Amino acid sequence: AASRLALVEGMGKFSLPLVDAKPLGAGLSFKGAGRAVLSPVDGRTVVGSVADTPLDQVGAIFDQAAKGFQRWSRTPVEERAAAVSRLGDLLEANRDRLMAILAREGGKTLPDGIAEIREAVDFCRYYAAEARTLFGEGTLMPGPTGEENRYRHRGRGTFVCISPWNFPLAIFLGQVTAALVSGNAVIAKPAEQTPLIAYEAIRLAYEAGVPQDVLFYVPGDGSVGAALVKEPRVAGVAFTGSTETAWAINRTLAEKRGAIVPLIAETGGINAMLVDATALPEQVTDDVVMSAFRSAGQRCSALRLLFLQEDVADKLIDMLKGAAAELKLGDPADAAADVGPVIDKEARDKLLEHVAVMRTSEKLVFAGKGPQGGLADGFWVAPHIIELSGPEKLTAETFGPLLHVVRYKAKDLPKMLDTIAATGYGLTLGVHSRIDATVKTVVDRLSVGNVYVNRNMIGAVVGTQPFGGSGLSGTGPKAGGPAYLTRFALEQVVSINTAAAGGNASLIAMA
Ligand code: UN1
Repeated sequence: AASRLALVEGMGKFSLPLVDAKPLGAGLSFKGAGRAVLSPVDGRTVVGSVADTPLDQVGAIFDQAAKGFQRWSRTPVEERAAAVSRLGDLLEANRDRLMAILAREGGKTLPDGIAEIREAVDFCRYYAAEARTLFGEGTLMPGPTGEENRYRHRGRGTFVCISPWNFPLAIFLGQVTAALVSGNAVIAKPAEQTPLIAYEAIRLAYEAGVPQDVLFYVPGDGSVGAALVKEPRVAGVAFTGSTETAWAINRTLAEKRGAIVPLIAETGGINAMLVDATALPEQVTDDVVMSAFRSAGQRCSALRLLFLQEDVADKLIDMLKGAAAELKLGDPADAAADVGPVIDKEARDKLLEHVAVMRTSEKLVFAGKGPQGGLADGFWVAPHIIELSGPEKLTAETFGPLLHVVRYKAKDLPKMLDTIAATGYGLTLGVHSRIDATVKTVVDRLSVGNVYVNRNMIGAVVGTQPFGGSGLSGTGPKAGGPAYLTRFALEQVVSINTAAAGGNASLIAMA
């Protein structure tokens, strides 16, 4: 609690507007007024402004990036890794300012904001360390005497990174740093709703030593993202957001005739948790409340569909109602707030519409209270619990603090698993059971990327719990895991007849 108060005090040092952002990168000069970025907390406070990228600049940005790439891809990996690692240090040093922007622009509560800054720092350090092993001189492969086979990785070219508003610092920088340490030039488009924190992150990256012709900050709406993806010189795209948009990007990339361009997509999920009669009720309650309502449910990993075995369902629903009623909605800059606003009006209207439809056909068992005092114009959605007559009633991802509950009979477990599989998504899954065989049955049946047993199902830790799904949930490889960087790089094998070269293989001391 003391550290939360220190943080509130630290944040208070920065006055509004916090950031006036404009496109950044070599050769870009931008004049003209920006649009105001308003806080979701009250729908009014001007947090800063951003000048979006004119579409006619896209070609020139790719010209610059192509030049930057030539040098950066030959820069020793140690230098690239050192810059990214230094960025991690600068994020830590600027924690209070970053927290102020996350709270005001993104509606992030203190625990969420701190966790997000931590995650961004972890990405920087983890990818820097991974790059040092992956992108050094390469690996000597086995082969006959008189021949050297060296397997190595290099950058691909100019990578486009398109990131979401729900982790506007961590996911934004996760993509950017992975592409950078791998030797690519990077054009980064932040989400339309959260350009300010991204601007701040890019400025710190320059300060850390990333050259301005290697990293470009290109704010704007979907039309900017579409123009970037359409550009013939794109070497790869990293995208986190909706499945729909991932498909649209894939279609555009499929049209290119200059190359077959890779897409790394991380998308949504209809994430389930199964709770059987042997589960520990207090623990289930804590874990469900955290997984469904923390971050106002605005995580792709969040719990949407909770399966309760019927013998324990009444008791658990009661406990969940009690715990959800304790959550305090409030201004994220207030140390006592547990749940902040949702991101914008469109998100709020869509969620409330879902509740309105569900309460007529299904059973609304809990609706939380809104925030107190002066925040009525903000984008607030209180936690809700909706009991469904069957799991198939939830047909789409609901990106907010709405939890759906289904009762099941023990003998119907296989049928429930079939319905989860039938959604086509495969991101996160929770299981609460003290029977090993049940846990194994559930885990083996579902092609889900991240499975959490007897614990909450959010907050994957970089380097420890590599994160990402399959099916409608994404392409892989997992962010924060050992396979991620390889996808940003191209593989090259150099085979040398060392006998012919007079036994001197070291002409390929490559970085
Ligand atoms: C997302 O919400 O877009 O494990 C993905 C977690 C986070 C989820 C990030 N890594 O909760």
